[in-house]
Amino acid sequence: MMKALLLYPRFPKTFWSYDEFMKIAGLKASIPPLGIITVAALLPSDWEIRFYDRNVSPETDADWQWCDIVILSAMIAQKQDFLAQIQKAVQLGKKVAVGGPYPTSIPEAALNAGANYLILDEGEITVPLFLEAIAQNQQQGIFRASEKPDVTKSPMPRFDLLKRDNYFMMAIQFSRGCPFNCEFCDIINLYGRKPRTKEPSQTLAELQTLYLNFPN
Ligand code: B12
Repeated sequence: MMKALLLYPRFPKTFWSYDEFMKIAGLKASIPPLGIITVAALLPSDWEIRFYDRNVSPETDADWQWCDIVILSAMIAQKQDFLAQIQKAVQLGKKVAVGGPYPTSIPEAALNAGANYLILDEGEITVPLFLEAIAQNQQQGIFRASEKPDVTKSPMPRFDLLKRDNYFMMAIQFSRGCPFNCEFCDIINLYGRKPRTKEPSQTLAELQTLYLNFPN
């Protein structure tokens, strides 16, 4: 059993953070982070999980003291806060595991900052490899996937961990991968050229869960 503190780093102020609009509307962020709440669903059910989207509400010192491991997800835009959280974990003597588009694209940055476990590519394949390593008491590791997971087996994201009222909208993911070749986009590097779609039944279940959990 592990106590895991899941953190989603802060975004810098950019067009996409809509800072002024968020203030006027009394909101904190536009869309929830689906990657880390999908990873939360892939962790063993006997792990205790605390999750904070740092764009919405910061964790406390007590959360840092409580945890055995800090788990972070980030895209490149979150670089500054992501690296700062890794360094904080190192200073406090906590294990730190990272994944998501930023570490998958540039693993050296997380490694140099002191991350113990780099759980790269898509979590459906690499989280089980990480859990196996933890079970064998390995103190570090880099876990990669040579194949793309079948998203029809992907678990329902842990929508229950979100503070719904702070987001402008909810989101679901129906497909991964893209057949096109736009030069500004790294989807094909991260998720491949072959679109993979969830089942309509999965999508309906996700929508139904959002509807039942967040009726407003
Ligand atoms: C929704 C979205 C946004 C939302 C943010 C939502 C949020 N809070 O997360 C908004 C619209 C704000 C946004 C903005 C931007 N985004 Co954006 N976004 C996306 C998008 C379309 C979907 C992300 C998502 O929810 N995916 C669904 C989840 C389930 O998948 P996932 O996050 O990939 O998670 C899986 C794996 O990555 C992994 N994983 C993820 N985290 C972790 C953590 C651990 C510990 C582990 C083990 C595994 C793991 O496991 C998960 C399950 O397989 C992606 C593209 C895509 N199709 O994924 C781009 C994407 C993430 N964005 C990208 C970019 C570049 C941006 C912008 C910088 C664009 C810009 N030019 O301004 C801005 C930055 C925002 C800012 N304020 O500065 C890039 C990131 C590139 C990179 N290598 O970091 C992507 C990949 C798109 C692209 N075309 O290249 N974005």
